Amino acid sequence: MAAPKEYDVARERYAALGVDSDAAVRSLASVPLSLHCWQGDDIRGFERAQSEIGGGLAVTGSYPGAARNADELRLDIEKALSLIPGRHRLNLHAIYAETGGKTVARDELLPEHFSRWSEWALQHDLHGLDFNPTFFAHPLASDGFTLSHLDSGVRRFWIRHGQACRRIGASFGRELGAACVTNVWIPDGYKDLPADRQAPRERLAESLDEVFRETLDPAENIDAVECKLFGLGSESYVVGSHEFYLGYAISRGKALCLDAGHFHPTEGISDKISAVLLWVDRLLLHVSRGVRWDSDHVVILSDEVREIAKEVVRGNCLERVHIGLDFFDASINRVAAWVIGSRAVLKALLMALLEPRGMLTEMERNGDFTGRLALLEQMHSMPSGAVWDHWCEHADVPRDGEWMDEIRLYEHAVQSRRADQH
Ligand code: RNT
Ligand code: ZN
Repeated sequence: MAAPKEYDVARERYAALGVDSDAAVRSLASVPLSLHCWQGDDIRGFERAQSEIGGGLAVTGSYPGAARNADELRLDIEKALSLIPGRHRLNLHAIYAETGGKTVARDELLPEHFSRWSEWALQHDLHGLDFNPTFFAHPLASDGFTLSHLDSGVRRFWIRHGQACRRIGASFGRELGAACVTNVWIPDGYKDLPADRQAPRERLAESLDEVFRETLDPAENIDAVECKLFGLGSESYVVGSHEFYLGYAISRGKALCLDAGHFHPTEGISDKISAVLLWVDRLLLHVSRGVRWDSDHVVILSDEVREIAKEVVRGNCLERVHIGLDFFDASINRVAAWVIGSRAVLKALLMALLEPRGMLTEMERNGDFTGRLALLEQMHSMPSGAVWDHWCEHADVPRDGEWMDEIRLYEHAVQSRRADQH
């Protein structure tokens, strides 16, 4: 237990820069992340008739031990949560419904099909549940169009699905006493050059208005919409582009979801946060890591993740920004993937909370850009690791370097016994 001493040194070092590290840890403790359930089973879900995942989503890797059913998935999430400091949320997709062996069409899903999830979330004292209608992996999405489909019957099916999902979201909000963010992402788009970019967007706007027609209590359900630049099979045109959803969210009072992998490879979402928050009340972040494209690699403590965290902290907008994770890697231990990604985001937030904001803004106002750059560089080698370890101990989770042993034990005792995958 060398940590308290190390922490004392770190506290002094930060105090010398005018930073209260105890306060930083207290703030970090109050930030819930929304862990995405789909990392645990490669976005398969539990529907009986499983379609190709489609929608331009691709999960690669064949690491053994994926969860095969809801109980296994919950067990894996419990394991992951036990290795992540703080109190967090779980983000579900409609395909994770538990229908007791019955086939329930997506437009007929009800809160009761998720009651085991909400009971489990209460029992494990989760901060809340978030939700997503699933507009992919379905025969009626096989041609790549859903809410903007030319066929009004197909559109209506997906509209009903969206409506059903908002009610499920509201039931989560009610049952858990914390608003559920229900996020709409659709895959609609063309592989090759369209002749008409306008009409599908008009149809999408109309369909979304139908999805959101019912007024729900914002204390129970918060609607979000997620844009994308391109997908596999929708390289030339995506109906729900950034401009489309930015306009939609502003005009309809919806939350905007920014996924870190949904822009040009060098275009970060960090810079968008302060701009967009002038016009929308709430943001949902999908923290992800694209490698050369929207590949959804496991999140690491990258420059961009650190910039995202800084922007949320600097803007004092932790209340208005919901931080979700969105990645899926089947080439490494899936529970470890959650732990690595979540701990990386929390560390980035801690580093942002430990920033000498006062000194930096003062330098900036005085035109001392040399000093500003020097101080920003200095922050890279400050002892944030000691503060992190201190927080992990306080939160009763293993420190860095200590949790992989638990993963190996769990893999051996639980995951490796899941012989036949799916
Ligand atoms: C797809 C979007 C979307 C999905 C999840 C599974 O490009 O990022 O958020 O990853 O809904
Ligand atoms: Zn996303």
